[in-house]
Amino acid sequence: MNRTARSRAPSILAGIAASLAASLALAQGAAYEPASKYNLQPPVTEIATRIYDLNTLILVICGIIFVAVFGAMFYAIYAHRKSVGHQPAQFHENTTVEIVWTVVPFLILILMAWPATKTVIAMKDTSAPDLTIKATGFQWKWGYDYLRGEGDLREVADGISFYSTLSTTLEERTNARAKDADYLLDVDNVLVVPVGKKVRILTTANDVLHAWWVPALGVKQDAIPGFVRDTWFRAEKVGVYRGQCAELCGKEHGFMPIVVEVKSLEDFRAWAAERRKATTAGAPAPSAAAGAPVPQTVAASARTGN
Ligand SMILES: [Cu+2]
Repeated sequence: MNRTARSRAPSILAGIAASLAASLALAQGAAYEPASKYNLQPPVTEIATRIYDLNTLILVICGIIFVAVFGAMFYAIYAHRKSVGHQPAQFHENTTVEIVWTVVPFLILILMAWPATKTVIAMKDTSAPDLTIKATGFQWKWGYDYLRGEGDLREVADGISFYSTLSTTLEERTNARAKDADYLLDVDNVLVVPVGKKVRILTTANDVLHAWWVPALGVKQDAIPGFVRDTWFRAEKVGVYRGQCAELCGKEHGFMPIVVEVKSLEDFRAWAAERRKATTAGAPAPSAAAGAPVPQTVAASARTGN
């Protein structure tokens, strides 16, 4: 170690210690408290509940297999050890053993695949929605368009259109200020939906792959440029549910959260009436704002006249 390096080392150590102390102080001041650090978010839709129960069921099955296999193995290693004079058993080409160790895993897989397949089929059933909303992924924000789809609420929010952009401050991101409870999970315009109604979300993207993911609602769907995919949820509880883009989409992939506010039907109607007034008054909309990139699906349908 030369002289310069030796004299520099203590100041580097002091710097590390100071930044550790600072981040510790920030961590103590942070208010973020997840419902559980070790489990999925509390589900608020039937699908999310089914996913939650599936996760628990399959974890329990895996746990039982783990304990049984390792229990048998360690018991065999211990009880049949050479030092007590145990002779190895001979069961080469034992048809019964071979049938048992093929059939048992097969049955376990069927037991796991049955409820999983039923849930996946239910997740894909986007028929008969009460409200249809298009979610467009942009680098790096979401755009929402309430469409005149089908169902009772098709007229209520028709034409509402806005961008939803991260609202976490730069001070929080650079640790100049303590991070608040919804760090990187807060947006300027939240997606508002009614409770107890089937909401169909059409996903697409303007530039690269994104994915619309809200764990508490049991929804995760890729948003693909030039294609339209769909998913659905029926929230059973009024509240605010947060998610994130779940497809690596560039340098600000972690900075385009999703916030869904579930309101009572009356509150949703009131919000929609208010918002429609604002939209018709000339507020910028994702597909109408001057200079804004037009989603490819819209552009394509405009070109072909569909
Ligand atoms: Cu993204």
